[in-house]
Amino acid sequence: MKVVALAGGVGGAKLAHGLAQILPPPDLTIIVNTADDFEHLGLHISPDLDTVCYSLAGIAHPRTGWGRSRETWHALASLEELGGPGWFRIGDRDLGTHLERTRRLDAGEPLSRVASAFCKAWGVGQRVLPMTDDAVRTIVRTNQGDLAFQEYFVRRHTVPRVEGFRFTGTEAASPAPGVLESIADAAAVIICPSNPWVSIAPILEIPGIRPALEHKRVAAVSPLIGGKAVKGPAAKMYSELGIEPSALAVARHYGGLISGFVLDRVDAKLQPQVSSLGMQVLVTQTLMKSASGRRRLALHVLDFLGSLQP
Ligand code: FO1
Repeated sequence: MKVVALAGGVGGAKLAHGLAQILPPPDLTIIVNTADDFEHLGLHISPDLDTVCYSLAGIAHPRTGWGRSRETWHALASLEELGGPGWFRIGDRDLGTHLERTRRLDAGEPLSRVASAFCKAWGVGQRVLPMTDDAVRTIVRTNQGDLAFQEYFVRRHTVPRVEGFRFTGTEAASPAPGVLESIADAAAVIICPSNPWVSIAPILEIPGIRPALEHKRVAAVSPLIGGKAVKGPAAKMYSELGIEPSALAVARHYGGLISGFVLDRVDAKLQPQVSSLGMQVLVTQTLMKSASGRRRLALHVLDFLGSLQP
């Protein structure tokens, strides 16, 4: 079964890795958020693309989920010694990725071609596509003003109170080559347990992507378990926007787009309310603590997709 997964950062990368343990590589395409990308130290950083690719390649940092395993920090230390900005922690191995990506982009290669070349070099056989080759950036509207995503997320540790989001550049953006084709070819689409506000929303805002998902079997996996995000500020964002954070809130968020929703066992009591939104519901363990946990969730989600009506 050909499957497309929409993914943001660490949660998305973990499920993508689980799917990659089951599906033959040509059957899995991962479309990745690039609205967290930014320019830092003169380099083009694509955190979510790298997180997904490193995870699939088995070279992601095991504790943080972002960055590389067996990392060292000499370049960062010497930068900080000279008074340079160390708030965004780029390790030595990771630095090579940003240097080479920036060199290729400056030479005129589109981001999707760079991602494909890097996947080949890292032995990743699945297709990993940026949502777009165009510059789309998340701006977080907060009580401390409008903040570029990494400024909000890393530099200010998600402390400012969120009032809304804007994705600059979407009107003029097009899906990257292969994005619409892979959705058209897919038997099903999985929305990974990524942040709905800042990881999945930008993908859906790229002109043409949301309409391509209509009439498809689409299922989402809740990134919230027991009202809390496994990682990151998703629950805090719901609260600050006046919505009680819960898997039910996520199901409502995706209402109209999805026909299936995956809840953690902890949230089994929400099943009737999610079903009443007109969705089929799978209750299973969604926390992915190990490679086998990722694989197990992927297996359950794939089975569930097979049973969904478009
Ligand atoms: N996240 C942090 O919380 N602190 C960091 O210093 C940091 C550095 C970093 C470097 C490369 C990279 O690919 C990701 C990095 N991240 C860091 C993660 C990243 O900011 C977020 O996970 C995503 O943008 C949200 O999905």
